[in-house]
Amino acid sequence: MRPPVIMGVVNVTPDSFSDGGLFLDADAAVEQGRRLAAEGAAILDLGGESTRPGAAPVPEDEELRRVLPVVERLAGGEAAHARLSIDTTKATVAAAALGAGATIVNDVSAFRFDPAMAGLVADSGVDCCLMHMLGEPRTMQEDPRYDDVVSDVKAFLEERLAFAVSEGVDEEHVWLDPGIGFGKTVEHNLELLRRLDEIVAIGRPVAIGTSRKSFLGKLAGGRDEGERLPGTIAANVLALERGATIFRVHDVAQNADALAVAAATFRLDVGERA
Ligand code: HH2
Repeated sequence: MRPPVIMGVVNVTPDSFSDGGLFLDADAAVEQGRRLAAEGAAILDLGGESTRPGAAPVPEDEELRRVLPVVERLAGGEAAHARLSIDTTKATVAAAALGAGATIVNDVSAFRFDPAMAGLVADSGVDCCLMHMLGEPRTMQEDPRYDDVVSDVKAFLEERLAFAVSEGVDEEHVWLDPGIGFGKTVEHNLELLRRLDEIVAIGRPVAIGTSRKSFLGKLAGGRDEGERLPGTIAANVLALERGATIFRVHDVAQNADALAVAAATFRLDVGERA
């Protein structure tokens, strides 16, 4: 078990499911990044394209226009010691962000959407997060089915890890993510959390993104996005207990406190803080 690392979400988008439009302006996004770093995020995950179910793709130049100024400013010292992660499936966007100071590529397509992505990560020597998604965001929630969701997701992540290594990515630089909410029913998400240790057994750090997701709202009697923090914390503490390492969250301060208590109970060192 590794100590928890908090990844704070900064969505520079008009349409993200829980905070769309709040941080579309570069000043607001930088301020949010600074705030999340001060609250204990060791990593800031910056994204310019929503991946919510049914989301429309964003052209490359628009995605760059949204995120690049934010990466530049946060890398220039405004984010204290937090590392910057670029949440994109496009190699050109990732390359520009890495050039501006990001050191992590978070690719929700796990190198499937852009053939240049694996080579870019290999050549740059940066860390990457490879996530499971069934299909693509536009259609992923249309009746998702698996033989066994945990075995299927595990096989996918093992295959993607092997692909990344075959493209020259150092295995030590790869994190894996089961993709909570990406082509999954409520029961699929719960099964993945319940048996997360099977994904952890692959041997790479596991990232988990439960924050404010719709299954939490459904389980709590129909809570809106802004009312899903208690559910997020419950899911994250369980994920920690089953071996997750990186926690991708919108509400950094509250998750950091909860995970610090849980980590101390499991006798883990206090996680990295920015
Ligand atoms: N979830 C979202 C986006 N990126 N990356 C990883 N590795 N894991 C996740 O679970 C994950 C992710 C969706 O959340 P959010 O960014 O808040 O919403 P949107 O995609 O609508 O911008």
